[in-house]
Amino acid sequence: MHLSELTHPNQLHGLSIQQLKQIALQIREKHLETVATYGGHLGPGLGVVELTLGLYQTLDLDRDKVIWDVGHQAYPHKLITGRYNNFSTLRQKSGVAGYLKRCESQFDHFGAGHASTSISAGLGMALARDLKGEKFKVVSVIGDGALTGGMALEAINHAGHMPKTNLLVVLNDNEMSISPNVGAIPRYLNKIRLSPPMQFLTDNLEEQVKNLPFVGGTLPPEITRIKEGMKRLAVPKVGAVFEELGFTYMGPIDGHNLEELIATFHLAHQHPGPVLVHVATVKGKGYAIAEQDQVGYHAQSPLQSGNWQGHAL
Ligand SMILES: Cc1ncc(C[n+]2csc(CCOP(=O)(O)OP(=O)(O)O)c2C)c(N)n1
Repeated sequence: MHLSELTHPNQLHGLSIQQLKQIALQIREKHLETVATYGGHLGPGLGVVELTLGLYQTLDLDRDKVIWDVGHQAYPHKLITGRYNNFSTLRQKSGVAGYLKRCESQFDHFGAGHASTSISAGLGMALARDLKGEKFKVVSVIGDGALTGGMALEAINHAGHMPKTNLLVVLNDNEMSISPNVGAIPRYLNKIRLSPPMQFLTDNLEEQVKNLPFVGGTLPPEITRIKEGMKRLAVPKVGAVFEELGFTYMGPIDGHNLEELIATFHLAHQHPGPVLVHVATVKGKGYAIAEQDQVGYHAQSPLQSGNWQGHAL
């Protein structure tokens, strides 16, 4: 399937990882070509291509609602929700808006521009859903920069107080606001990212034990028990602050690995209450010069030549 044939995000259902990777490549090409010609936000959108595809494959977008914070990273979302054909009108008079716009698409549930609004908006929709006895998923996607804003913290305070309200927060952590993200929250996120995921520690233990000459390929039950015990001991340390605030924390996961994203989102949807999936992404992913100069390529004016090619994807 070519990106131009993807007019409804539910068409992503059933696509293989290989097909999703092809769509990801085509999104990046269209994104780069359009911003090179007309200007716009570059790095933020390039960083969430896999996050968007992986998330949308696990949702029914005729019912479920995704709320993007700020909206400057939502070009991939726009390209798979029916705006591919007129994407060359981006940010021009009467053209496709540079942010989300409710009157532009049934898939734009909240128009922002302001940072730090998505959890608050998502929680409001989730609470209204429950009051009306409706059933659909609500997902707020927020950047680590926007997470430092007061309104986001206010919403976390509220969501953590509502253990029966299903709400998924996807934290798109690329370590950048417009410039490098600074302060106590980014320092904490950095600490989480640097701590080896518990799965890795325990899997590694399993491998090491299996390699012992007297153990061989099968793991004795005592070792399996120790491994499970270690997991229980260590899990609260990863994402403990979010857990203490009432969220189930999952992550950190690789935001460019579609298999990992899809598996984690499926798991997150099964958990009741507020859940936070921590996704580590690279701003500008796939366009070498934007990955290297993340501040300069947050947003771009049109290039004189409109030509971004020659830089490896
Ligand atoms: C209330 C408010 N303050 C500041 C801004 C300027 N601003 C635009 S995007 C952004 C944060 C970008 O960082 P992040 O949320 O991590 O998203 P990323 O660009 O890294 O994907 C900020 C502070 C804004 N849009 N709204």
